[in-house]
Amino acid sequence: AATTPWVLSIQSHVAFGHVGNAAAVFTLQRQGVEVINIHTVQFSNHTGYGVVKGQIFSAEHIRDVLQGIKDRGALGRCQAILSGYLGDASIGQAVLDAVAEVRELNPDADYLCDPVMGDVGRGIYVQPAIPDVMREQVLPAASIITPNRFEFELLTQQEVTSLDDAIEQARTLIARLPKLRCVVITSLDSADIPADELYTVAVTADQAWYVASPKLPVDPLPTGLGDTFSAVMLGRLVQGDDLPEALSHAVSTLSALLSRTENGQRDLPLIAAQDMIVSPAPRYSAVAI
Ligand code: PXL
Repeated sequence: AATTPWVLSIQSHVAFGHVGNAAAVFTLQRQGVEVINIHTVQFSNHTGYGVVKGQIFSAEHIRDVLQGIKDRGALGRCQAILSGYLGDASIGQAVLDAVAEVRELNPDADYLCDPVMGDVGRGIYVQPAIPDVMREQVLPAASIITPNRFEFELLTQQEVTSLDDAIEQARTLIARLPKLRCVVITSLDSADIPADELYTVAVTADQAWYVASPKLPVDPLPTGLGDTFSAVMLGRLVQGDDLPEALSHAVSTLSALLSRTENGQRDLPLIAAQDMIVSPAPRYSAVAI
């Protein structure tokens, strides 16, 4: 593309490792995207390590930084907003204010909400109020959401029993929420999916695709897979990929990063394997359902 796309990314920051903005900012920049990044927390490391130093920022702090960006005249350049780990439930409203401010200047701006709440192995790892905030306040503003299977079930308050069931439940959400165009469910592993594969599924009102990738023997999984996935996906979308292209690219990047992760490593090798952000190999293609 001739012009550099701009994205506003609001998520956690860690000093060590690669989750939240410490995954998304580099991932987007490596794709040639300019990122305005606001941090919801500054922690020493991700919470999966058990011991964490640092602080959750207040909603006020986030609004203050946002105001400064607005004063620079930079907010209207953003063609998309990306959010992830919120830290505190009150930050949900600050993110919504940011989305509204950007859309006031650029009504077509997309909002990709990664409803970061937990995963199968660890359960819910955010404050107990966050699932309700995501479901009731944040989701209605989102154009695209990228929950993992565990988070999708928290949002719909229903179990996912099959690929067809996931698609049907995603379409129910899309029908109910006027801004929501696309639901991407990662790490789908229902009984009808081959046991050695994971499916990542993208669903719109009238189309659906899946990308199958191999389950890799990395145990435990590093943290930050979802944060990196949503950043790659949004980076491709703002550069003009269509949905199945962006989906295929993002799954391929994550699989390549994971295949370069040593057993016991708890963060992704985002810098060492940065070429996989731009040119992932092998490529797993999107199949229309
Ligand atoms: O990857 C999700 C995530 C984001 N940010 C922080 C985290 C986690 C998961 O543990 O701790 C700070």
